Amino acid sequence: MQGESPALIALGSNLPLGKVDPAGILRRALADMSALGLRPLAVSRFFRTPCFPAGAGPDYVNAAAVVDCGALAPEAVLAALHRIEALHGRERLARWSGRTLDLDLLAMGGQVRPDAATQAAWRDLAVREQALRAPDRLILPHPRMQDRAFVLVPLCDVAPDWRHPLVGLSVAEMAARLPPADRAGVTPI
Ligand code: A4P
Ligand code: MG
Repeated sequence: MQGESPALIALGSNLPLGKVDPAGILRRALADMSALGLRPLAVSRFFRTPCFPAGAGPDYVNAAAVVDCGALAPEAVLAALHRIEALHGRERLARWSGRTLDLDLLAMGGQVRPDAATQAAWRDLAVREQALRAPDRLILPHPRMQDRAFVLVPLCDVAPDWRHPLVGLSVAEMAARLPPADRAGVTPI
């Protein structure tokens, strides 16, 4: 079954593009989504967040959105997000390097891609491996969403009750399990 549940999308930026600052880039990306048929239904506050890994670059601006994607399958939604990243100067230089725009497809309802075992393998990847390996196909839910305060705190604004289909916890419950210092670092702009 496809296209019946809104997408949860994470937005991030820690580099300007010309005269447009990271918050401005996120606002433009949300407008671009509407133009491509991905209609934001709810958008979180914008947050300033310390760069992960610590010291690897400037602070980020992060946000999250609930987006109506009509009948699009998750693969088509990710392709549209990649097109919008490219419009805003996204370059992939190194894993976790600074970026003008990152749009991650966190989830679409309870859909799992490509299957539960593969999602779990990416979710359980050791941190050292995470820095070296990136998936070459869609993994859903996004394999790092449960670990990241810069994802879960904004998501609490718009989808606190969404439940991870494999972890079994809601967004609010996953956020509550993070180290308090991680949550405290995510501050509304
Ligand atoms: N890919 C597979 N599944 C997905 C999905 N559900 N959503 C593929 C998005 N992409 C998905 O992604 C790497 C590969 O995963 C691509 O081929 C994509 O098709 P990427 O966008 O090229 O690289 P990335 O964004 O560095 O990877 P990822 O896994 O999204 O990284 P993280 O772990 O989310 O970290 N610090 C702060 N404060 N705020 C941030 O937003 N973001 C990152 C990225 C690092 N540090 C940060 C932030
Ligand atoms: Mg990404």
